[in-house]
Amino acid sequence: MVDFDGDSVVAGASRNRLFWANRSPVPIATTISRQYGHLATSALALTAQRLLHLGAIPVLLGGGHSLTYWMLLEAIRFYGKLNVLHFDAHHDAYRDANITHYSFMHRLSASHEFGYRAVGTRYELDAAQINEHPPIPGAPWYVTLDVDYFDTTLVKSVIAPVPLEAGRADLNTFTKELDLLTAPIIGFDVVEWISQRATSVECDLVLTALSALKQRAESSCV
Ligand SMILES: [Mn+2]
Repeated sequence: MVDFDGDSVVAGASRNRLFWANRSPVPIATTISRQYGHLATSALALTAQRLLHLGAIPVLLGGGHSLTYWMLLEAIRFYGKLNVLHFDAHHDAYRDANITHYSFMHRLSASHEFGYRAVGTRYELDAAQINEHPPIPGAPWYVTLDVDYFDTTLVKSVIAPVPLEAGRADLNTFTKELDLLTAPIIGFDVVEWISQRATSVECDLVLTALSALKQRAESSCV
């Protein structure tokens, strides 16, 4: 669990420490406080590396989306071939010199090969800097859930909500995507959410999504 937005000085999508500690269905092995500042990313990468080598499934409870970069970096290094399933209203692939919550996907795709599928992306698609990387058949999946994937009628406790113009983005569409995966889930994260702003209904939705990820990852490792 990383209580740090990962790329800004002003508190962003963080401060979820108590919520995750009290409610997470996933056991919390390590807590990386936002007091680590930018060392949080190194601590996260080392933790992910250690868990992968132990044969465990690394789970990041964020925190901001730039943190996913470090999880993916370690997972790609460990598995060689990896698919990424990215739930998000934004593509997070703007061109930027720094690894931020809006650029990390571009930075990663510029330097690493991986299969990729984005779901729910609906904001400034023309500016996306990630090339189409079709999923790699048989390669395991890492799933990243930016909570702003969900429609704004369901979740308002995110930093940059984007209403849907058509279609749906709810728990049903989320779990349907997970059901489509035919290879194991080897790691996942839930990021870009501010539990302190959330209603109890929103909290329950996020926890249900997290439980679905946990269940799917556990079933695929048997
Ligand atoms: Mn994002």
